[in-house]
Amino acid sequence: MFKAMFGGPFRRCRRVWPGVLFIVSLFIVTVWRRSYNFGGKEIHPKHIYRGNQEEYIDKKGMHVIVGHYIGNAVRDIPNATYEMLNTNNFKPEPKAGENGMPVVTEPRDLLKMQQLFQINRFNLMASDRIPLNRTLPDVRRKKCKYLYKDFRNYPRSSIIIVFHNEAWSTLLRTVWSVINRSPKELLEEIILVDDASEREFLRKPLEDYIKNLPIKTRLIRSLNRIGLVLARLEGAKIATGEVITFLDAHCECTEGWLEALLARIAQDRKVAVCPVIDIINDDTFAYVKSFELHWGAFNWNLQFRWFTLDSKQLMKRKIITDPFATPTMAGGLFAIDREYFFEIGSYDNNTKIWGGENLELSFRIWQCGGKIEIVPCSHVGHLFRKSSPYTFPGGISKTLYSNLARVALVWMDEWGEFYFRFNQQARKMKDEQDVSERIELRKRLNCNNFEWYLDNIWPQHFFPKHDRFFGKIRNIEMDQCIIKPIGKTTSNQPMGIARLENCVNDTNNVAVELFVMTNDGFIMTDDSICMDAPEKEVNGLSKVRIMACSGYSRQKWEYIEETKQIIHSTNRKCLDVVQTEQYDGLVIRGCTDSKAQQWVLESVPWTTN
Ligand code: LR7
Ligand code: MN
Repeated sequence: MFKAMFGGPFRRCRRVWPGVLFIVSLFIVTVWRRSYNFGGKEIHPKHIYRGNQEEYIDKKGMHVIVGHYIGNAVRDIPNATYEMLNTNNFKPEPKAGENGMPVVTEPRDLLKMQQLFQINRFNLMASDRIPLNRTLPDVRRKKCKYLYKDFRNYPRSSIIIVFHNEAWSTLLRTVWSVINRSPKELLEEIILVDDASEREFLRKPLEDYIKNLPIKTRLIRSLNRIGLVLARLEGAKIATGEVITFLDAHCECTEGWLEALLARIAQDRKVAVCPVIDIINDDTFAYVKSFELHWGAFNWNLQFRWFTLDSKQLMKRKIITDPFATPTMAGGLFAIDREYFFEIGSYDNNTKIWGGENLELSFRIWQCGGKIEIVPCSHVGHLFRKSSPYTFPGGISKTLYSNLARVALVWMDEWGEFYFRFNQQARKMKDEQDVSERIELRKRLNCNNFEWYLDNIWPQHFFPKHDRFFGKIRNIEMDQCIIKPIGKTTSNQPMGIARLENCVNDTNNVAVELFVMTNDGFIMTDDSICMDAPEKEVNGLSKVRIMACSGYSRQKWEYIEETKQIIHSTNRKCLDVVQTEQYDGLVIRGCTDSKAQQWVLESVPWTTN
């Protein structure tokens, strides 16, 4: 009805009557908010347009690798009218985005593009120009093409896609990429789970559209916003495939993606498998192959992080196309045996809206006898956004931190205490959680503890442990502590240079000056950052840097209790301080008895026992 009223002619008026449009749309929005009814049930009018959310900013966004990051979610989509949100502008141009190529926006469209960008936090205008069945490059290694040919004995899979207010073009491009690039024999069905979307075009038009798809596609809806975990559970409950495969609603699968995943489950039903996640650019929709040898873990704040296989891990891999283990999964894209999924406790159904479920499932699978692996021959593109487009009923940080608090309480033992000690927001949410059912599950499944997980599944981790130093490293001469450089850099303090700053007494604050020293001599801190010294001097100085841990001996140190020196293991030089106009930072130098070369390792408690 609204669509008919606001067709072409009205749109043309806009340039002349922007004010009129604004007033009219305000009126409509108000009326619609009060009276919109669907199937006799009112749809949560409180959360349309408004949403009572706080802003959540990642304090430690030092290096945002491809990973999820919620930027500031806006309260409103600026200037978005009912019409803007509910019109489906999908208008494909046959060649746009072909073979994963970027789509270029004309300068004259820039303003409109920016407006539309706010709705989904990606370039909707570009997406709407790309056909639903666009081609993609085959990014796999050559060898992959010859593996997985004999897929007849593989289990069949249901594909479950949950969505909230997804754009038509991205949602259906996900669906078509599944249809076009999976063997029909392996596709049981596609299940779309609508988590209370408000868009007009996701109602009847979507229902009509999926009736004509060549693969059986079901659509179920929740009238209340239940969040992605409960939505996935609804999908899993009705799925009939032996395997269930989850995808976000803005993915594009490439040739061979499904066979490679299912092959591994056919060998071992207790492995949850993830594809390599490639990048669909949020601006141009270019399909960008990502580095294949990434695996997932998390930092002290329980944020998911990608890391690369180190030399040791690489040595272990004889066959480059073989799946490899990952301590955690990103969360959105994985396949798992359906019965096994329920056997190990599906999901924590008290997880709200977004976040935390990826770690929860990862810890549970590993600790309770399963495995998580990444399959290098399976590539799926995911549209990465810089911020989240939708409302978080209940508030962003409350939602996220209560989800994470649950994970810490159930699975992480002393490391849960560590998390709460250094993360006040999570600590605030802790006491409200009733996790008794999940603890019960952990007992029933006879799961390993978190120490076992760290030791065996993620031996390179940078968390404290009872057998390693954890705390501040204080210089005796300066009475200052080594810090992990974040934020501001100047020319004499470039990013990455290890430096001193006044030690903070309040450890509740951010843990920028807390380090772990492992028994192998690595001095590391959050996010897998290590103290590193060069093999050779440059301009008379050997500058010590704080950079990604590599496992190489140039990052090894020894602490001498008696002399209080920290000695670089290959150079045998001492950690020292330079604070001059030209350079403000740490170096290694020939050892002397100078106080500047003396350090105190000050332990900081991180657990109660
Ligand atoms: O309330 C909601 N209801 C939903 O149905 C909120 C979200 N959703 C849907 C949404 O429409 C989308 O299809 O859930 C899916 C995931 O939401 P996104 O796309 O906003 O999440 P993301 O890609 O930013 O976040 C990653 O982390 C999430 C933590 O809860 C989920 O595990 C996502 O699935 C996950 N995405 C991936 O793993 C893709 C690779 C990203 C990386 C690293
Ligand atoms: Mn996503």
